[in-house]
Amino acid sequence: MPDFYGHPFSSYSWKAQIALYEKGVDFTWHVVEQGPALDTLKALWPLAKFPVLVDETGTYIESSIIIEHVDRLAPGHGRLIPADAKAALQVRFMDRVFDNHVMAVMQQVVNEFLRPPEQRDMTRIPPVHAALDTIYGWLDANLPDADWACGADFTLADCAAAPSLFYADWVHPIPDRLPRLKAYRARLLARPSVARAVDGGRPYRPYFPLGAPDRD
Ligand SMILES: N[C@@H](CCC(=O)N[C@@H](CS)C(=O)NCC(=O)O)C(=O)O
Repeated sequence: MPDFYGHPFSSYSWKAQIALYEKGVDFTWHVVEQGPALDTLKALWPLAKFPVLVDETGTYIESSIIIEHVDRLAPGHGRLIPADAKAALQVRFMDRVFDNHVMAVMQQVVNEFLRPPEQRDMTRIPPVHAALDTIYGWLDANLPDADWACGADFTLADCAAAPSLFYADWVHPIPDRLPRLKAYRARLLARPSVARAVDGGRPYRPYFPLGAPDRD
């Protein structure tokens, strides 16, 4: 059984957890807070970023790499990365879109609010909201006429989309004028693997630095 280092309220942990749940791969949780799990994580990956997955074949760092590995562990459960090379490129592209242009952008606002109030620079917030508006608009225009980010199958791209759109909508709500993107977020949250990850994080919501909204 793989060892999973992560945190139940962490967006990138959710991304990997969703893949593990989708593939039916059981794992042993090591919740990274203080103490032995953090010490082990630092020994595995000095940057101490999570998730990290360890099994008898090796140590896997970076959520997308973990998902590529997990996808091969249980090929019978539907593929998170398509076998077709061109389709796989589109899935990896959308995974990058959600990580780099939604998750990382949303995180800038969270990071600002993690500072003590007197050290916050609120002039940094409007450009981040503008960047989210741009990617929200692009997603609304470019998501396919299908349930998931790259078509009928739930993939790596959806594993990335779920936590990034979950938290981005808390930081800067998706406007009503983008119904396709709003509906996609709602479908993601209704997916059992995503709901399971979201539920695991509920006890930690009071820690959300902007204040968690009373929804989702
Ligand atoms: N690119 C990494 C990002 C990992 C990451 O930033 N994880 C956050 C939690 S969501 C973290 O480790 N935060 C703790 C820290 O930065 O010390 C991935 O995809 O796994």
